[in-house]
Amino acid sequence: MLISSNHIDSHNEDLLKKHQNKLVFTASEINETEAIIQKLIDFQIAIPSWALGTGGTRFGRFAGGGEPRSLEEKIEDVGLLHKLNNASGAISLHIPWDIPTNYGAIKTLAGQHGLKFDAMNSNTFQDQASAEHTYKYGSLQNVNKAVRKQAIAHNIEVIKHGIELGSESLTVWLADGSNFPGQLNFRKAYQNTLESLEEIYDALPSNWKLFLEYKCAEPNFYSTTVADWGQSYSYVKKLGDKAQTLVDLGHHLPNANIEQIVSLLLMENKLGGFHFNDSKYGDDDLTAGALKPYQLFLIFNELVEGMDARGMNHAKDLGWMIDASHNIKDPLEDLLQSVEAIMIAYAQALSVDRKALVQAQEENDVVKAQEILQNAFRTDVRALVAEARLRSGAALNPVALYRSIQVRQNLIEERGLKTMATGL
Ligand SMILES: [Mn+2]
Repeated sequence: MLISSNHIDSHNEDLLKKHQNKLVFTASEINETEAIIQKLIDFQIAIPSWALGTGGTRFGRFAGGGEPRSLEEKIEDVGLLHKLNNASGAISLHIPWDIPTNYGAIKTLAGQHGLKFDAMNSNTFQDQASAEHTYKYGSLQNVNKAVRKQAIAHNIEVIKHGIELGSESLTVWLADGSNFPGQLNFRKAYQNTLESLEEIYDALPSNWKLFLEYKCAEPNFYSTTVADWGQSYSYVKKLGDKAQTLVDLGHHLPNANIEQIVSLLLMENKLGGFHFNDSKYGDDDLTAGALKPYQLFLIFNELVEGMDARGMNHAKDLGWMIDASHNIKDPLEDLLQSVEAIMIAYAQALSVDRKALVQAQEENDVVKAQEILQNAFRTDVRALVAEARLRSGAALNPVALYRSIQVRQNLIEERGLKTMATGL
């Protein structure tokens, strides 16, 4: 299915008057709205190929119908999102689930939808049918050198696919760890992992980055070999300038101060990218901002402050991606909601009165500092986010338009009810 510009224009016409009234009010509340709107227009959030199908738990999976059956259909789905919000201009592929049969045709198709290829993702957390060795006891950390070699070769193959597509980064997330005390020698596991990562790092082209993601638990429940930001930092520091840490919001122990982690990684020039989601208990993969929008704002507040301190380009100098896959929503509606929540948090962070905040901090005026942050958080910036979409030819209300033109029903008619996204 393709969404036409006529669909968008008539949708926007219906909502325009109300939107303009809101925008006038917002501009009276916030300074420099034009600069904020321009930054919002430039900001793009990559969509991972695995978020386009209904996720599941180990207890079951309830497919919603019309899910993409191929890499081509995944690209088409991200194209639909990008047409609706003009803020999802990249797709992140997962190998071996998304190996292209024809690079040129895939690049052309992505180009037709205005999409780039974001970070490539390797997979050493499950065994493939063709694999000689099992990852049951880990991949890059494995005590068996032949297993490590297989995992290294896979990562290098992923880089090669990425080069063909014009991607410029590899995200390594390892399920490696142990389930029981005594199972692993922690130092040997670390050393094996480091040596394996060094071989992968050596295969990176000069313009590429390697993002090392951490996760506190799952699928291992006693130890994880890259469990937190400190462990990731320790690896990427040794690897070199092209290696950086990737922060996934759902991968922390409860109550971790993620905004502080982000601030310090940025300071050390070791923050590479971000995976957005939300969670209540663990890696719940809930919609970004669904539960803790204030935390999301505080994280963006540190991102904006830290990136500005280093003179970084907000849109280009970090990898921004959603990483969520859950059980009951239409995945495309959910992704529209996630992007909206991220844009709102970003706009709120851009509207913080930085000068006043610095002054309050210098004077130890704790009350004033809190007032400044909460004022930014509590000011409704949705009209700025909508205006950014309007100016870039997207929909004022993407979810409403998605529903009114019955995108999901159309996809079910095209693809069938009992489809399953590859990889899930
Ligand atoms: Mn992730």
